[in-house]
Amino acid sequence: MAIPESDIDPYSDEVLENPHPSHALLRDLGPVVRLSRYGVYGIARYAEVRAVLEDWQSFSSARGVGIEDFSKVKPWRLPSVVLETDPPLHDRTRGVQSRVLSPLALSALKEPFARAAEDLVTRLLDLREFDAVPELAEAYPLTVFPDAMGMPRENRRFLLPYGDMVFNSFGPRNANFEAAVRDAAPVIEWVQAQSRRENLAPRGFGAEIHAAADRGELTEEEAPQVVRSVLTAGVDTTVSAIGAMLHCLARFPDQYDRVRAEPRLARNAFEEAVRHESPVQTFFRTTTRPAAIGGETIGEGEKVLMFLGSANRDPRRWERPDDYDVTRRTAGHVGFGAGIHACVGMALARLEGEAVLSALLSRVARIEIAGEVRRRRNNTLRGFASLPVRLVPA
Ligand code: OVV
Repeated sequence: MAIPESDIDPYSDEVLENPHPSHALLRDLGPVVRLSRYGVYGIARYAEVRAVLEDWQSFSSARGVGIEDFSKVKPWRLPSVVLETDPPLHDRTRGVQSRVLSPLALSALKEPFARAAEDLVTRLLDLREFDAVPELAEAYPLTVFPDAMGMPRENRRFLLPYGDMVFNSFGPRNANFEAAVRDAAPVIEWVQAQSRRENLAPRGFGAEIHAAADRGELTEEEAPQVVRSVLTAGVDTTVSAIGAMLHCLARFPDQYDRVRAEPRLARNAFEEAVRHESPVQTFFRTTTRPAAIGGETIGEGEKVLMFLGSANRDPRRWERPDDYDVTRRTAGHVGFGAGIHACVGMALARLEGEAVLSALLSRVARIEIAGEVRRRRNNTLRGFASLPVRLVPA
């Protein structure tokens, strides 16, 4: 049986706007599909996405997790010493992040995060009607995350265009990428400077990562790169996830009522939004040797595009996959990835999502869409440019 081919362009405006019909077509073509436009393989079914994520020996990250093969094309920025690596280097750098961002390490943040969310909701209730992208989905992470990192107040918003650049760069060099990297120099310089020890507060994730260098766990050159990795992945992603959760709760008001009746569901309501939306839609791997996928074998040095968003809505794995169901058993979704590269910041993301929703539950009876919802165009992240909402007070 030959591997089927498709000319679907996952990076076209049309597919980025609404990827679901294309995902269904790709899933139904077979467990692995040749994407003729880009000369890469696509994996859109849950079982095979999961299998690829869990086999880092055959499916490497060290040649980049975007469409470009670092062994053929010079990376546009210094590769991440965490994301774009394999063991053993990966395990050492990841180990430092993993300790700093562990659920236990984050328990001290629960109260300040809750207070910040309550303060924000109080202000938003005064506005009543507002754009939830800048005012909530961006405003919340842009406060609590840089505070937890130990960053100064100035220019925190630069984290957004930086994330936009990096997540665009995993796709082809199209108009989305070109627009994001235009005028990039000051933002890249700023992120580099913010990663250095002297620019980080004596307490916070940044200082804790640098302290790992004192213990010999990281070199002096690696420490700022491990900080940069957290700065890159830590804001744009949670902005999209919180936006997705608000969009789901507004579109499925019965589900909002359900969480209000049982606030302990807030955590799962955020998790289900991550499954339903899959803010990080795609990542690539590169084969290190001939590798079997779904009964087919592909050669060495091939780029494999994993459609995480498609896996998270694969009817072979999920019942009523397009429904947002706050009581769903979400375990096993790949919205945070899986395997050795699974999102190292997921406990932090969950803390933020839960804090925002919990603050809304007690004060807001209903979240309504109050205008035209506009999607944002990014080669990897699925999110909103604008999400006008109205809060109905409890
Ligand atoms: C998961 C992720 C996304 C973007 C950048 C990085 C990680 C990084 O390590 O730089």
